[in-house]
Amino acid sequence: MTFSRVAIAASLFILGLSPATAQLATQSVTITVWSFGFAPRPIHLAAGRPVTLTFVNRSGSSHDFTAGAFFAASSISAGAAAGGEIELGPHETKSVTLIPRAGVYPAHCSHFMHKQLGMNDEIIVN
Ligand SMILES: [Cu+2]
Repeated sequence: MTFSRVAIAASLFILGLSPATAQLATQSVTITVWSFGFAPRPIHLAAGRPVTLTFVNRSGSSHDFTAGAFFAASSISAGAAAGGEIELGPHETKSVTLIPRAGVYPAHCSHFMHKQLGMNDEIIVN
């Protein structure tokens, strides 16, 4: 073991992390958006594990993914969810990287009547 590897291992030990935990890759979850729905439904995420959520709007209309409680409880490290929502123009794709906190959170599209037409979802973090 080289000095740097020993130093890294020592640092991880000090931080209370095992090397296996520190090397947990960021998960990737794609959320497909269309008129009028989301998939997957529900969305399952691992609590405390970094995840990049990629929202793909397959439709020629604007939509959003509104989940105020979910985004407020998460630690966002890349991208943004201003006002607790991801705005998507026609055929737009956006990503946000965050660490989710355990819980069950509702999500929906806030455009007029879209929720009633089927654009609602649930995020289950455990
Ligand atoms: Cu919509």
